[in-house]
Amino acid sequence: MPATTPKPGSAERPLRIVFAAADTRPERWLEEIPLALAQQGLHAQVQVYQPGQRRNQAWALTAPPGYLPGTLADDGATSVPVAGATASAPPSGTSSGPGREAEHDPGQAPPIDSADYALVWKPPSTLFAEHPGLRGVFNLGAGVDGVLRIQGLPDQVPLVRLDDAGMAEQMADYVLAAVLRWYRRFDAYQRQQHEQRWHLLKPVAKAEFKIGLLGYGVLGQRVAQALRAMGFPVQAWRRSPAQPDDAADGVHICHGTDGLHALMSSSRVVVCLLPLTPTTRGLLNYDTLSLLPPSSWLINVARGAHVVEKDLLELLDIGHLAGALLDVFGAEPLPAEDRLWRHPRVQITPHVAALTRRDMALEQIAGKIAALERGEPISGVVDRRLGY
Ligand code: NDP
Ligand code: OXD
Repeated sequence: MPATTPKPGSAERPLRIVFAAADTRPERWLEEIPLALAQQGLHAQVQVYQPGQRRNQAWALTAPPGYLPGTLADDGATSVPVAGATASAPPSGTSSGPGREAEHDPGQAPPIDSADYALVWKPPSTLFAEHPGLRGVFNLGAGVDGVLRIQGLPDQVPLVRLDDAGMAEQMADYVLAAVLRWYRRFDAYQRQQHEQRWHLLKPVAKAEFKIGLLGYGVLGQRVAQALRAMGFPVQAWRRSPAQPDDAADGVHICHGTDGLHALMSSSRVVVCLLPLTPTTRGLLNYDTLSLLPPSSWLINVARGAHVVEKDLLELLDIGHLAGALLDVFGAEPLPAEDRLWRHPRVQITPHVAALTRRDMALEQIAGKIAALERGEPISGVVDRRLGY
């Protein structure tokens, strides 16, 4: 009788997940990835990617369906309580046991040598060649420019970005805080305080303080909602033209070069929330930024390369722009010698506008892996042609 191939995600054939995220401590991810998949009824093993490592030696950590978050023991084994009972990781000797290499019976199919799925943030370029069996790559952020720069991701493997996963609310808070600070002139009053100057600045009606969003996707829409709720008029620029049901949001939608020019010339604050693609790189340059009305502000929370830094500095120096809040830079960390650090009208944050929340990201990714395993479509698959 022909041997049946165990289903991926079963105890006999756990899903294999490789984790390759730059600047991220992997311990909690390693612990929680199998647990998140267990909530979806899937067995899984994980490893942290190291270039050139023998793949079958490094698979570790499984959490059978039903397990709840626990702790990593020193030897890498899970010790995780199940609701109402005490349970430990599967007994050693099973192929899905923690910290063990799957045992291979020469009479059976060859050992599965590649990961099924990768969770990545700016992964090393060797990852894709060393894991040729990937069936999906999950980016641990919304922007995929970092992973698309890497050569070798096969065209047929879906690249999936995070859809919000807790970032939209953070982004809305960040932008709203800056807009309110400028609208209520706290920046100017702070300067006056340094000069011990008591001087009232004429308030502006909110109706005259229009906010322009470049990008009206997952994050842009949530930011718009927060600004609208505070009474600010909002306009947004995106790639696709306005649709009839857009009107319900109360946000004026525009697109194309004319739309961009119209938005720039009528926004007191412009917020960049675009993906970095060949089309959007360098979009905020002398020509476009000088369309802004005198004494307006820029917020860049997308990618540093959207802005031509020397053009921004020039427009700040001549006072055309009243200020800029920058969270993202061409080089991160921003080099010490960069003039932006010392410019009196620039405020800098270290790429923190919206951080990836591990719990929400993993819940989303595990749900999508389960859907892919069932052969169902998922949201958030990147269109490689468009670059986002
Ligand atoms: P989405 O993909 O959901 O939205 C992108 C938006 O940009 C869409 O409205 C899209 O138009 C528009 N767009 C894309 N290309 C163009 C173009 N050529 N011209 C005009 N509009 C265009 O992305 P998110 O909202 O989830 O994220 C946006 C970016 O924010 C990420 O790519 C990332 O770089 C950055 N980010 C920064 C963080 C931080 O902490 N600083 C955290 C998270 C994300 P359309 O709607 O027509 O498709
Ligand atoms: C992202 C980011 O793209 O954090 O998610 O920048």
